[in-house]
Amino acid sequence: MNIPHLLQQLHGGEARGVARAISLVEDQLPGAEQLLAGLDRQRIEKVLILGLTGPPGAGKSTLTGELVGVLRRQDIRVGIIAIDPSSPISGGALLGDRIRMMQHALDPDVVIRSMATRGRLGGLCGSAGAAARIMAASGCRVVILETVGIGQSEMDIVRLADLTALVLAPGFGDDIQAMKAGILEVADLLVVNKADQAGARRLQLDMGTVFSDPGDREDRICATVASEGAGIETLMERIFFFEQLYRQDGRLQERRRRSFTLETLDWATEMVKARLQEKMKTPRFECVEPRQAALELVRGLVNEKVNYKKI
Ligand SMILES: Nc1nc2c(ncn2[C@@H]2O[C@H](COP(=O)(O)OP(=O)(O)O)[C@@H](O)[C@H]2O)c(=O)[nH]1
Ligand SMILES: [Mg+2]
Repeated sequence: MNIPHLLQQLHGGEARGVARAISLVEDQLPGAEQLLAGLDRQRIEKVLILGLTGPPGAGKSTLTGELVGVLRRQDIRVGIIAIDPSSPISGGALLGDRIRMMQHALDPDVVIRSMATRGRLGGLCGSAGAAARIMAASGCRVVILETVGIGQSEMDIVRLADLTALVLAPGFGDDIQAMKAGILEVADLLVVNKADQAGARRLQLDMGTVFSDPGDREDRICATVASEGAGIETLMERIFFFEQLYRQDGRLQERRRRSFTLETLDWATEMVKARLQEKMKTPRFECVEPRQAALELVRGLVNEKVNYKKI
């Protein structure tokens, strides 16, 4: 693989270059380190990584399509990373999203990538973070990271974002009550989507109780009808408003440091796991209990001088 050429392609904004670069890193192929080290740091500094999360069916994909529309009308290049919980074989959730993104499919300034959570080789966190930076280096000013649900792995993914919007809709009552307490830990903005449906107003009032500050209640809750494109421009304005605020008060830099730690740990875990699996192919243990064997294995690994570039 000719890495300088690949870097040139992706920095020039070529979709094929971006796709190949992400695959190289995701599959942990030789040259991945060189590629990542060669990315345009200034563009990475400028990008906004926007997390979109919420229960399935709330309207995240529809909203993503609409946000992309708003950004493209401002001539802003945008990347989308859709974290797909379905198996790579069934591909169920992907199909619907692909169809919804059709309106942007031919736009060279919309870069789309799906990542499966199941059946993958490397860690998700590290790969998603790297993909976001590759997109940024290709000229994307905004990268949208769409995840489903609020389980632990989604939380980790959301922590890669500079700013996160939680998408809710009427009719998800129990889900919402269950996660209400944790909302502020993850969400900078609350989107009450499907504002055309009964119960939206009540949901919005209910969400208001999450914030003690009336100003926050005003600024951090947005009502949208994604399927009709209503409220999207206001939402995008709020997103940029908070981006500016977080850049100025240092929160954005703090979050980048946090995601650096998360991603590093993810890569390191993957590397060690791969090495352990390699060693387990010819296990020779002097003990009878797996826990003891594990200790022996880990001790052996620590004493080893491995060329980790190879794994
Ligand atoms: N009535 C109404 N339906 C919507 C709205 N936004 C999305 N939908 C519909 O809700 C369904 C789920 O949307 P989708 O974007 O796939 O949700 P996701 O699973 O969160 O990505 C689709 O049938 C959309 O057309 C909205 O604002 N109002
Ligand atoms: Mg979706």
